Amino acid sequence: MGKVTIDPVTRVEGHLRVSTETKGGTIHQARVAGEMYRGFEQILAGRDPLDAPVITQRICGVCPVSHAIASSRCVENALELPPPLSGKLLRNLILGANFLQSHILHFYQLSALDFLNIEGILSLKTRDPQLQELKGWVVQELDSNRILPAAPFLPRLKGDYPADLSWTQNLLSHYLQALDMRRKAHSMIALLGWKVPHVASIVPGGVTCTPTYGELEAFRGHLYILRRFIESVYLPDVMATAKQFPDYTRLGTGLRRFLAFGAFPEAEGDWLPSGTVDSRSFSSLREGEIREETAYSWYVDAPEQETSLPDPEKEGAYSWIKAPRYGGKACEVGPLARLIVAYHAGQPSVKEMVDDCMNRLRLNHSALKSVFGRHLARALEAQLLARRMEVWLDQIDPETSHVAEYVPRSQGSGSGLIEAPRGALGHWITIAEGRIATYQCMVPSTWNFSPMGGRKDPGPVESALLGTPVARDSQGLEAARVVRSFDPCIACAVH
Ligand code: NFE
Repeated sequence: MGKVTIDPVTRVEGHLRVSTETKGGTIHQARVAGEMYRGFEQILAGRDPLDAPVITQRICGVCPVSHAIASSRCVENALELPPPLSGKLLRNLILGANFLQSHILHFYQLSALDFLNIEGILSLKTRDPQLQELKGWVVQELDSNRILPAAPFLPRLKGDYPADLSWTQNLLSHYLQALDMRRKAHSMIALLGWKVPHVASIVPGGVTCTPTYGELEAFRGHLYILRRFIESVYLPDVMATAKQFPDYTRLGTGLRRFLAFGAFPEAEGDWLPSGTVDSRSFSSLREGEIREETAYSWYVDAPEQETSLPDPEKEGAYSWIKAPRYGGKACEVGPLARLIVAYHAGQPSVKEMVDDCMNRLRLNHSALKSVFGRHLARALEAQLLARRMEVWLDQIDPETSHVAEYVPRSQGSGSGLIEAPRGALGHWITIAEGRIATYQCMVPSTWNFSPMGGRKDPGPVESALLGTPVARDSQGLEAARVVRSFDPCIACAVH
């Protein structure tokens, strides 16, 4: 019996602790915990409903656009304020750009370093100018025999990094290129959202920006370069990394139960469908099945889950993250869930792309439910999305209004369900006497990083860690790879 704890898990937003117990060389118990409290839901009580999208965006600097849209949608539903189609399409473009930057960030800046033989690169004696440049920003000291990786390449956990240094060098050289691509995606958000990261143009009723033809063409120019990068660098890099680490196309499987709220509305409905997939069978989404449990979370148990009152002394609790459940069951959310739900709902472009990718990798579709399945799902979604954004862009008419007229009402209640880069996101509001009476957020990382629920059932990441083989002297790299495939954002998870 052994124990490995990673605390904090680095290269993630917020504070995450992962504790594992191993038996016979594999993980047989895992607990994940969010280690901070924030209280956004309390901050919102008593405010004007129009403040909600402004405040909830501050939950996170990585996915603020999703919070702005979820928040605007719940206010729209409460106040009966449906946005025009052009407002929805402009939101799709802003959210789409946010997805692209987030997925690229996740692979290159947050995850790829778990697979790169940085020490091997540093030990190479060569005059190759590209390698010299790489070394220049990877090393802490380059004087004598003591050459160490520098931040953000620290801490380095010991592990089975590949011997193929030319592959490592190639992937490492895309680290800086990826930063440049993210800058382009941020420029796209700023063109339509007016500022980044927290946008100013998304409001209940639609989008207040009125982009010119020139601004739309500037957006198109960035999008073209991003699409080329995704098709020719990002997706091939993820596929090549999956080939280098075949074990991780089998590890980290998890619950095999997937949930998506649907996203990117078009005239005929959501481009990415909502629904659940459990044992390969697809079901439509039933909002009434969504609940948050708090048996092992440091919150006061409340029957209607409308409050988030902290209880740091609560017996048995071990996390500041709550435990969302659908029909009483934990579900994985995120790009893989979206892909699997869309696949089983029969979305033709998703089906074609997934089938083609798995054929090229010579992998069975069951390999999708793995660490690399999640990385591949993100890259495939980015490719599909970049292509679809070109279609939405063609449909924007700069001459029309993109926002409904705001008519205040003193009471109402509503929900705003959408997809954020990391998965299903829901905001719920009740309004009384013109002010916010209650506000509730259920965030993707809350689903994935939930602790046990009321039936002592583990959360999705806790399940995915089970059965992961670990080296005798492991510092936790194997667990970190599984955990990071879910792209944790604990700032969001605890909100
Ligand atoms: Ni803070 Fe987020 C996304 C939301 S959290 S990054 O994507 O909502 O899972």
